[in-house]
Amino acid sequence: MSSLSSNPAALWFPAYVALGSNLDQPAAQIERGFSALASLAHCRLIARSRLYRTRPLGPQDQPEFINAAAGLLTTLAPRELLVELKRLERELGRAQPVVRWGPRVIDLDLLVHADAQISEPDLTVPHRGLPERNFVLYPLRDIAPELLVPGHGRVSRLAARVGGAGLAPLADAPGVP
Ligand code: A4P
Ligand code: MG
Repeated sequence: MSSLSSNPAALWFPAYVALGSNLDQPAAQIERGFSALASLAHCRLIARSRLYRTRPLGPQDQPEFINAAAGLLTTLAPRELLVELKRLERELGRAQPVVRWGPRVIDLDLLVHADAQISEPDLTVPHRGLPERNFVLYPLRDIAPELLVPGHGRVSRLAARVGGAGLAPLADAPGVP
């Protein structure tokens, strides 16, 4: 792959990834997702959020989700990292095609990559759902409350704006501050 040639100086970028699952023991799938991210070449896993139980966005006749967020340092460019995330999804057993907003064993979405702002048919960065989705913002706030999401603002403010309805940290009682 071309990752090193496109970044010969090996500059390390901060990047954030959303993890989601609602099939086949979702909490275990998220743990597998973190392990897979930790073993990615040209990446270092430096932060992991709590796991959250979350109400499904989209069809309601599907199991609740477990969501989390990971913080990475990477020498990969956004598109290179996306390719790696898609490869990990396949390796972790995600079947294709997945119904839009339907159940899935694992979803790994690129949320933020340094100061990148990309709007292309197959890659939007920051992730298009980030500003509205509490199941993305609450885990992200665990690991990066002060992060300025390019074009949207600070994670803590975005999370406060959407509120915590329908989600709870896995080991805790319902109700998230
Ligand atoms: N794509 C573009 N930008 C990105 C990016 N930043 N990161 C493209 C990842 N992918 C990106 O995504 C479809 C295409 O989006 C990719 O091929 C990629 O080129 P996908 O993950 O393959 O398919 P999908 O997940 O079904 O996409 P869709 O329909 O956009 O669903 P979402 O938005 O990912 O939502 N409810 C809860 N509580 N928790 C969840 O995690 N997730 C979903 C899926 C629905 N409801 C949920 C949850
Ligand atoms: Mg996805």
